[in-house]
Amino acid sequence: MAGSQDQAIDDVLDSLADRDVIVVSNRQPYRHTFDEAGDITVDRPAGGLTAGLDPVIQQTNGTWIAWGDGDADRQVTDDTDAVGVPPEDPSYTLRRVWLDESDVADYYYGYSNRVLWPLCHGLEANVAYEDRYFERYREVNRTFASRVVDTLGEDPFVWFQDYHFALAPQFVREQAGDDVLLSQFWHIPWPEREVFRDCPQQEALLRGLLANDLLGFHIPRYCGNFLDCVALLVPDADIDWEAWTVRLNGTETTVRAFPMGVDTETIAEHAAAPENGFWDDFRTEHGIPTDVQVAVGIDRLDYTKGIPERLAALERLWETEPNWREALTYVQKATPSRTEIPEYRELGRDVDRDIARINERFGTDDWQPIVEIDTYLSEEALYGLCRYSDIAIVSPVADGMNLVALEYISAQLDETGVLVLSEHAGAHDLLGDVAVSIDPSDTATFASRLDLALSMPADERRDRMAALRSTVTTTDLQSWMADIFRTTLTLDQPEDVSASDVKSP
Ligand code: GDG
Repeated sequence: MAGSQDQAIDDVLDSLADRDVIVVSNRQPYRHTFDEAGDITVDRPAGGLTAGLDPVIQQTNGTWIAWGDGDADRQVTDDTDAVGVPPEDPSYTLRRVWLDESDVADYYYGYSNRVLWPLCHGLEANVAYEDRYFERYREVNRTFASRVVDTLGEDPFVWFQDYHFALAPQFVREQAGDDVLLSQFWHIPWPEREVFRDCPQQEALLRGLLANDLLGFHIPRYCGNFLDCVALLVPDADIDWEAWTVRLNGTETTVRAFPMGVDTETIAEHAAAPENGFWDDFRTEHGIPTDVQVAVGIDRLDYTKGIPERLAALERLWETEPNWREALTYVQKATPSRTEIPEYRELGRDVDRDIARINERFGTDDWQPIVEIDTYLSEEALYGLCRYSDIAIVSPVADGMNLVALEYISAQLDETGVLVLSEHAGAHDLLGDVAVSIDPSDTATFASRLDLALSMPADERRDRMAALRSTVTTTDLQSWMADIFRTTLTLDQPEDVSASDVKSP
């Protein structure tokens, strides 16, 4: 952690010392499973929010409530479904919520990932709505809320993560009253009201979220969209458009943008770790000649990430600028995701087909245009790949933030790479002035920007990357958390204090 960020989180932890901190997320920070020998092993958080939050919660002695999805999870919990973690030296409590098969099918794959996910990304054609999805989503939110309520201690501070829990804050508020401080971070975009108004449960979702004291999004545009939806769909809500607050049923919700960061220091350590020869070995393993530039894309295999659009732009580049044939290899790290959902399986087939076609069309005996890696990479291998790739292509059609863009920059220790970034990623708000900006649906311009990125002189690459690195270092994961905690705690002060202390939108 950089010094000032270190201090920021330490100061916030001091303020949290007397509070009962409860984090609620769908995914758990530790998962117990049986290995082949029948022994219990533990999966630990790797990367992203869970890994970053874990050491912070360890210092609060709090509780983390999450779905126990490991096959050995029940073996290690007590009769309150709790287990101390980290296992070797427990410092906080993980309380597991058990979901049965139809909960997983209808709450998780159904309402969360076949309704809210596509809706919030503005991809209504992918919404597959069934009544039972929402019924189960509501019931699971009730279950999580009850688990929160029976965990509450003195001066509770509850932090909900993401779109899996739009209703839970209201259920907690109804049962626990005004003394509990509720905060939520919504990790995906909030859509424009013309999109959101088509959701059959629009009002229930908004009312659920408006039970929070603080509701955070990555960027101001999502906050504005949310407030527009409230104005249109919750007639009894009182909105202060200057302060970005909403008063409803006695609760005042402050809506704010907190652009999420990544743990830049840890990523830099991983990027520095690979042995000499790592990159030569990588090239040899994948048949990439040493004089060929490497472009990389790292994504969960999700239809929001713009992978087919990226492949189309690369194909256009090799077609119209033949000098890039045998001079550029694109490495697609695609992590399979949500394969129970038909649209995801279809995307996987489309991507495989496109890659095979492009390789067939342009490949030669000595050069394969696209290399696909679908195995999970260690953080060392992933950030080593980021460090040495000449350009990274991040091209979502919609994306709350996109951590890969920030991770690529954090791993660029030599400042020789170029980031090509979609204007539809939340990260574009922070980085779009310095990165090479693209619209993934404009294939011709996208291809010409790839040409520009690949041809960029070394000193311009360095200048741009240094500026990007300065941004991601000052807005890292620790400062993001500190900012959210500090803002939430300020809202718990008497009104005259909170009004002056909470940053304006
Ligand atoms: C949601 C929002 C928002 C991927 N493959 C490997 C691997 N990864 C890691 C990446 C990155 C993470 O997965 C993906 O994060 P993203 O931010 O790109 O995307 P979502 O999963 O859609 O996340 C998004 C985020 O929440 C946080 O608010 O930014 O907009 O959609 O960290 O590195 N990690 C390793 N091996 C892999 O093979 N180690």
